[in-house]
Amino acid sequence: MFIKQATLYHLVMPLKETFKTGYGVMKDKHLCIIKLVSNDGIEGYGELDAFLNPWYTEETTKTAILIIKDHLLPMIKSVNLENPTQINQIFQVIRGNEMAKSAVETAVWDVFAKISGQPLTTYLGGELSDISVGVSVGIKENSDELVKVVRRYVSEGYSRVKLKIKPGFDVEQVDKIRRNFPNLSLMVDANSSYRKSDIAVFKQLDQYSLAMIEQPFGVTDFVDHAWLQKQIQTPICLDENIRSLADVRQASELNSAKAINVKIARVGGLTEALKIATFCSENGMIAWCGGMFEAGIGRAHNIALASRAEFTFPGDISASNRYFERDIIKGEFRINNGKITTPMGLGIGVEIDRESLDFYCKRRENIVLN
Ligand code: OSB
Ligand code: MG
Repeated sequence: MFIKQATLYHLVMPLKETFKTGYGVMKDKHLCIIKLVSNDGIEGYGELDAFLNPWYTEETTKTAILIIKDHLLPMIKSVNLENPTQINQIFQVIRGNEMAKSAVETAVWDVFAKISGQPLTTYLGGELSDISVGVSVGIKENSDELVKVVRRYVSEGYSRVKLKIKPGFDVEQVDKIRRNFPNLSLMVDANSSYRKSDIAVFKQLDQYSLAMIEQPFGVTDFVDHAWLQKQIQTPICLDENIRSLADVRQASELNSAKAINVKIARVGGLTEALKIATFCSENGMIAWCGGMFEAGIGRAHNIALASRAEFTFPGDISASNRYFERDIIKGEFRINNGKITTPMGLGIGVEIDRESLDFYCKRRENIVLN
């Protein structure tokens, strides 16, 4: 199989609610949909989920698009691809830039799944026809508002809630939510905003039966996370620290964490995400599927990954309407009985809503690869 053509759709999608984390505030989701076309005319879709600002990782929407156009697409030009995992190998030569790699790599997986006549979910070895889902809630200065928002999500069927925290917005918020929802599967995500000197905060959070505490410390601090994990019962989950299987092995060796937030985009694509999931299940770590406010294409890839048996803990995979007034796919993802149904159409199993794509699309580029 040869990739002969690529189209990049540059989209700006307003978020229904601004989202606040320890990094800052986000109002719009800037993303790029990448369509690849094979020599037989099979189309595969991927989503570039880098952000406008390089706060979560070093990449930005602009740098990732540059890497895709100047480096990644030229590397697969005229290459006879036999297997989607080959892309991971080919892209090893390029350091970092995982989100750029993932946008292309996931589109190639979609092409291969379609060629094999299967939904991506079964092509990836997924077994679950329904995925349990959780929701990630941004920082709310007003704790009554926080309770209201959490109550709404619980009533919509989300089976796990993740609260964003930062210094000054942590124990009090968790205490309030725990009092209101004593049996809720609850966790927090610090997005790397604490230091070792904040140990007292984590000792307090350890009293609230949290499912896990995500990324308390710096993004390369495997040792400090291990130091913290020794002192608390609550599992630490790493997010920003993890760019590859090698990072997960390091976390496992050092006991830096008991759980890994697996984001396809942050680890350079599905091949690496699958390796991480396998490693976690063989080494007693929880692997679960994270999110980055994906639109319908990225969400479909997440759901396909989360349909694998390793993903027992609910992912940050919300319904389409949690983020956007209207998604870019037909038959948006909805929650039924607390779960999202795995699409069983060919490949990613969702059809682009052309009208909606055009509505959000600011610019389109065609790139011929031969
Ligand atoms: O830290 O998990 C994170 C969104 C963007 C970047 C980083 C993170 C997040 C979320 C939202 O928590 C997850 C989602 O619902 O898509
Ligand atoms: Mg996180």
